[in-house]
Amino acid sequence: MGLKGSKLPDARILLLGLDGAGKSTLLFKLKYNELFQTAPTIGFNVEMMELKRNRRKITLTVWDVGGQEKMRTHWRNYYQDTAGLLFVVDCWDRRRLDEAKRELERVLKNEHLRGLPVVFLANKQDKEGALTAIELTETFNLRKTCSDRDWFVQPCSGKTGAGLPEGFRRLAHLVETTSNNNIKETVKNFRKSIKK
Ligand SMILES: Nc1nc2c(ncn2[C@@H]2O[C@H](COP(=O)(O)OP(=O)(O)O)[C@@H](O)[C@H]2O)c(=O)[nH]1
Ligand SMILES: [Mg+2]
Repeated sequence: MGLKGSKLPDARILLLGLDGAGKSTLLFKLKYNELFQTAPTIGFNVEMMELKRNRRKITLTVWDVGGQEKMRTHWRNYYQDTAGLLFVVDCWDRRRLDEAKRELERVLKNEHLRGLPVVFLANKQDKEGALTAIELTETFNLRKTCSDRDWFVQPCSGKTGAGLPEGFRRLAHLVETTSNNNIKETVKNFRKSIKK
């Protein structure tokens, strides 16, 4: 009733992070609710998964952002039409936090990803001594780095699955509110342009 005939557009979500952050583990956990033995991928790492939310199909594409320079050129194809980002951080491996931060900054600079909402998955919380969500926010200076977009830090564990549904729900919510804003913005600009 009411909704008949209205088709929500599909959304594309990117799951990004350094190699070893736990992306494949998270994905398999979500997909099969099981722990899989993941293999480190060399070079071109793309995994995909489809989720259903309301009547909308959400495609999740996984990328190791720390990949070789030449692979970066392929990202562009996947970056277009993206609705939101999940950025996975290994909160236990403090030695690679700087590297993760640099990759994040690089990703956020991409013109196709401008203004898109990001949910940070502060992963490996099951390990003792893992960086907390608050510590991650400070270490990555997120208030500044993400000042031009909506963002949220979700503690989680790809191993136990804790926090994963919350993280995805949060992103779905941010994607919906952001696209509403975009539509409002488009309508406003259109009105302005026809007034001229
Ligand atoms: N303890 C723990 N280990 C994890 C977690 N997530 C991933 N791992 C492990 O971290 C390693 C790298 O994970 P993987 O999913 O392959 O990372 P990817 O390169 O980002 O896809 C694997 O040995 C996983 O078993 C987690 O939440 N907790
Ligand atoms: Mg992987």
